Order: sequence, then C-alpha cells, then structure tokens
Amino acid sequence: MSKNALITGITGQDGSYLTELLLSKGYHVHGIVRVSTNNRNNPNYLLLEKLRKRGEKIHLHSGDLSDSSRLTTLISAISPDEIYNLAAQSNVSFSFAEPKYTSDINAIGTLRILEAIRNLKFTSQTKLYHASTSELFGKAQESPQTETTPFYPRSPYAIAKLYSYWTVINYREAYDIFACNGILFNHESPRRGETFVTRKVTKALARIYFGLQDCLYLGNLNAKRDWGHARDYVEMQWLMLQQKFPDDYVIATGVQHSVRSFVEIAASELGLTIGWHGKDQTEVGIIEQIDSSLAQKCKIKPGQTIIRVDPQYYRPAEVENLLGNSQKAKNNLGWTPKTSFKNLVKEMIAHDLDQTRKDLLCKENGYET
Ligand code: NAP
Ligand code: G4F
Repeated sequence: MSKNALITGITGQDGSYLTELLLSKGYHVHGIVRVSTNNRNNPNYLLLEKLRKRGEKIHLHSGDLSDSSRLTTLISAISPDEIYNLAAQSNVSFSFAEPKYTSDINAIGTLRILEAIRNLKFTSQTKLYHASTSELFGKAQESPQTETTPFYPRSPYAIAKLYSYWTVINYREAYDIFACNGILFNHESPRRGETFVTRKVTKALARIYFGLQDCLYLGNLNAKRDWGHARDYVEMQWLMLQQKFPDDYVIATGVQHSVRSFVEIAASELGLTIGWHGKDQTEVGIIEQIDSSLAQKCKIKPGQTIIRVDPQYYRPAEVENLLGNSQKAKNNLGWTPKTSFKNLVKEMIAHDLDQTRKDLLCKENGYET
C-alpha cells in the first residue's frame, strides 16, 4: 500500500523537490498551502498544480502553522506515515523586523505539530522530519561544524529554530515519537526564493546581461556559506525517516565560498570577469573583461560597475562563517551530495538567463508575464 506523507511548506523550494522525490517513490503526497498567499505567482505552486492535473497523487489542503486546530484536523484526517515540517518564515533578515511572528511559526508551529501527533495518539504511527538549520551555529564556535558543535544563534529566526530543535528532541525522548532534526546548511536551486542572496545574484546578473538593469546592490560580501543543491538535500530528509532509529544530522557539502566568490563564479558563467575595488561600503565590482564567444547578446560594457554595497542589506547581527561536516550522515545514511558548487551556480544562471529571455520576448510582443 502507498505511504501517506504530509508536507508543510510544500510551496517552498524544498517542498517542491521533496514532492517530486516522494511521488517517484509511490507516496500519496499531502501538502499544506496557505490561503493568504497569492500562489498564482509562485512557480513552485504552479509546478505542483501541473503535477496534480497530470494525475499525480498530490492532495493540497488549506492551513497555516499558526492554527493548531486545523493542523490537528488535517493530521487526523490524513493519518500520515511521515510528516515533513518544512514550513517556516525562512528569511533571516526579515526575522529581525518580525521576531514575534517568526517565533510563532518557526518555534510554536513545530510544537503545534508535535502536540497534534501526541494528542491524536499517533506517536507510534507518524514519523516527523523537522527542517532545522546551520543558523543554530551562528557565531560558530568551531569549524567545520558538526552535530556536537555548541550553538550560538544570532537572529530571531535562529533562536526560534533552536526552540524547535530541542522540542523535537524532547518529544522524541518523552513520548517516543520518531522525530528527527536535519541540521541543513544553505541549499539553493533555480527554485530558491528571490530574496536569498544566491538567487538574487543569478537573477540580477541575467537582467544586467540583457540590459534590463545596470547594477546589483548587495550587503555583506565577506559572509561565507556552505552552499549545496536543494535536490540533493531533500533526499536526505526522506532517508532520515527510513532509519531504524530517529536521530539528528548535519547536512552540508564541506565546501565554503564567500558571497563575493559566488558573484564572481556566477558572472564567469556569463563570460564576465569582475574586478573588485574599494572596501566595505565603498566596495564595487567592475567588469574587467567580456568573453566574446560567450557574450554575444550581452549589453554590458567593459568598465561598467555592476555590483555595489548597500548597507540596508547588512544585518543587526551577522553570521559570518558557516562550514559543515556531514560525516555522520555519510556513515549512517550513506548520504553524499551529488551536485558540485560550480554546477549549482551553472544551473541557476542557465535558468535565470532562460527566464529573462522569455520575459523579454513576452514584453517585446506585448504579453504580460
Ligand atoms: P521556502 O522556500 O522559504 O519555503 C517556506 C515554506 O513555508 C513555503 O511553502 C511557505 O508558504 C511556507 N510557510 C511560511 N509560513 C507559513 C505558515 N505560517 N504556515 C504554513 N506554511 C508557511 O524555504 P525552503 O528553502 O524550502 O526551506 C524549507 C525549510 O528548511 C524552512 O523551514 C527553512 O527555514 C529550512 N531551512 C532552509 C535552508 C535553505 O538553505 N534553504 C537551510 C536550512 C533550513 P508560502 O508559499 O505560502 O509562503
Ligand atoms: O541567502 P541568505 O539570505 O541566507 P541565510 O541568511 O544564510 O539563510 C538561509 O540559510 C539558512 C541556513 O544556514 C536557512 F536556515 C535560512 O532559512 C535561509 O534559507 O544570506 C546569506 C549571506 C548572509 O550572510 C547575508 O548577510 O549572504 C549575505 N548577503 C549579502 N548581501 C545577503 C545580501 N543576503 C541577502 N539575502 N541579500 C543580500 O543582498
């Protein structure tokens, strides 16, 4: 018989990849969708709808992580074998502006799900995966970070996620629920939200390439992250729930790049070489060279300043340096990331170039995009 999975956050980056993975494994995939969100503009939602219309076993339900009774009703009706709690206010920067809302969703939201499992007496039938984060390490106390590295959260987002991390462990120990934390380092893809730095960069570079904008404004160019591909990381989310015992795992590539280096590598995919001048808020990225064979339709001119720093993107407390060691996942789950950093950037640039080209074509022909 097919297994039932319930995904919160199904309309997000990870939700869409996880849905595809679970469908390929024969699951019935149930997802919670917020009615307050305008999903008509969300490509991940449109992808789910396309799969559903094609006859795939996707079932979408309205709901919100702030609503305990709706969550309990849904979990009771679906009786899921596995719940993947991916829903969150996932933007670290935004969490400084909205700390209370972020805590309600990212901390108490997880508690609401665990309480529903407990109150429905589903403790031995429903497994829970929780989307924890490398942001727990924050001002990292050692490098690389592992499952035993002390936590030092640096934002309302991370503090709320730390509450969830311990609640998952507490409910596992107190009520014997099969509940796991995936401590995931940054993972990206063409489906990444446009406010996160990688997607912001690939989208803007594609627009600059076609002459739709002149310059991209960024915050801290020195921040370093361990960036992997979301498609690889959702595989591990599923694997964690197929083990004999629940546990918590760091998931990372073990390779680190700065924001500045991400920009350089993304630009090189477009045949552009960037030179950096100035420091901190006055730093700029200027086009030094254009590879003529790669840049036939390029509207950029040598000497053009395409990157500037805008302090509005600085954070009140920054996480400067994250690098993970996922040896435990390698040993216990047999998991290793498949996509290299270079191929991740390549895929994102190719997608955003293609998207921008289509948008331009529609504009030229007078269609709305
Ligand atoms: P994402 O693209 O921002 O997706 C977040 C999802 O949560 C969306 O489907 C969103 O729905 C939903 N959501 C937000 N508030 C909600 C609410 N109040 N009730 C119900 N649903 C709500 O995030 P992601 O990159 O896929 O990440 C998935 C999870 O992993 C998140 O919990 C994130 O914090 C965590 N994480 C991500 C990374 C990463 O690098 N991507 C690393 C570590 C941990 P709408 O479409 O309606 O907005
Ligand atoms: O892409 P980011 O916004 O991701 P951040 O803050 O690392 O959070 C993401 O990864 C976490 C896992 O570690 C998840 F838990 C979380 O949900 C989210 O998916 O920023 C990355 C770095 C930061 O240091 C930021 O200060 O890039 C720096 N940055 C520099 N300029 C910028 C910008 N970030 C954004 N969003 N926009 C900029 O213009």
